[in-house]
Amino acid sequence: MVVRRLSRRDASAVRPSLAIDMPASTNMTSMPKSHAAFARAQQVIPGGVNSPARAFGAVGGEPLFIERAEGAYLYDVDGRQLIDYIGSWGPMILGHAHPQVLEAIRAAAERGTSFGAPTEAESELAEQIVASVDSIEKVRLVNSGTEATMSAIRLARGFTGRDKIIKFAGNYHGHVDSLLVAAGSSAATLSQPDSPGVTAGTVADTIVLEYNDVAGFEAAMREQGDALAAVILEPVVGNMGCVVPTPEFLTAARGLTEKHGALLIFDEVMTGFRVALGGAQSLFGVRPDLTTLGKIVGGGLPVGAYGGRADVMNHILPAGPVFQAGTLSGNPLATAAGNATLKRLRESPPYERLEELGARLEAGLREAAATAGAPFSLVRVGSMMTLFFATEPVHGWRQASRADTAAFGRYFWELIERGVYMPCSQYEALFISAAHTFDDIDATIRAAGEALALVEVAD
Ligand code: KE4
Repeated sequence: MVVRRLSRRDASAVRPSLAIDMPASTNMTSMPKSHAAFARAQQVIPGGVNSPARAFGAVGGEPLFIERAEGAYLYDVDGRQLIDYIGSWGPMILGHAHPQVLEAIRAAAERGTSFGAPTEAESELAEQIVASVDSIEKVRLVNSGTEATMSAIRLARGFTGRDKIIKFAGNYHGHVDSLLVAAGSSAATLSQPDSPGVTAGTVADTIVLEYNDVAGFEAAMREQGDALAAVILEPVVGNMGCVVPTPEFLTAARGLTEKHGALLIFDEVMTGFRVALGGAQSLFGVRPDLTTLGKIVGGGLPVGAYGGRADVMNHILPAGPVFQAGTLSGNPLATAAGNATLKRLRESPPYERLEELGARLEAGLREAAATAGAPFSLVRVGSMMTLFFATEPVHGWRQASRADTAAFGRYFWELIERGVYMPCSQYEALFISAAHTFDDIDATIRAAGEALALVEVAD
């Protein structure tokens, strides 16, 4: 019998009222303006949010409404200052409201906001991406990570003339129909639709495997490799919490796709410009055929991108036959923010400092969890990391899905109480920005020590 697990995205979506033992003082009376703002939003926006990740469904309670942000801090509508570890789910690597980024947006806005015609700013952003990510010879700008992965899959299918794709449980590639599928058993399986509205036909060609399971991957490729258009994976996973690939897994991904004539797509929407200027692929020395980008590449404005081998990218209309288009792709304001961000990252790379900040936070969280006697597993790559409330090391969705999400929810709210804003799900990574200070990190460690001492973790 195939055990059908809800994917992480659907699990949080169907469990909006997870019963979390929240600190009494974090009830709605302590957040009157957020509470009122949420009630207002729910009248006209489904669930009161424009993305389920913000709905606090995984931690219980109601979301905080944010009034403004600056540097490493968020300021909610009730006047609370919070040390921010979401960073807009990754984009804000320079910190919020960075002066150079704001100035670039202002200057662009004064020249008009959108022309529906090509601009040199788009070429500049494409040149910066090509100069930063070695495997990208040509790149197309779109408006989101979802558009980037959707387009990359279509391109791979158009380029190879094949239909099947492989993805991995716990990897999230945006809300593309063909990639919104249940995480099946570890063996290769044809998946069932995971979200209503995604038809069986749409996912009939999607195969879901277990991340880091080389044997299962090899078996699937023996069976299906010659019918495969592409394998898509997060080269460091952020979407089941932070999970790192084994060298054998990435080597297998590259070797098996080459052997069977399929394309290897690295979804670096989260890791691109985050874990290194050249993305995770530059850390592991594995060269994919296509890479998808988002988040940081837009500096907080809507930019996604997909790029890679020129011979593949030249199949995209109007250079080739594969269709992809977008009214606001390469928008002047978004490319201004993206250009300013990448320019700053390339001229003053923050990665050594982010590594120091990340290492300090990791050490502090490990010590705090050990002192509290909480079973945990912590995974970090540079300035992204996850503290799993798990009694075993987390190598893939099989272990991640066994984490104690209720304990995480209590931890989350105890930290909010202490002015620290962590990602509102066990299945997300936290992000440190270049604007965080060692004082911020030390304050976070103190808050985590107090929070962990209060959290009961299921064995
Ligand atoms: P967007 O369509 O949200 O820009 O990107 C989709 C996407 C694609 N690939 C990866 C590896 C991603 O992490 C994402 C989006 N990440 C989530 C947070 N883990 C976005 C938050 C949200 O959905 O609101």
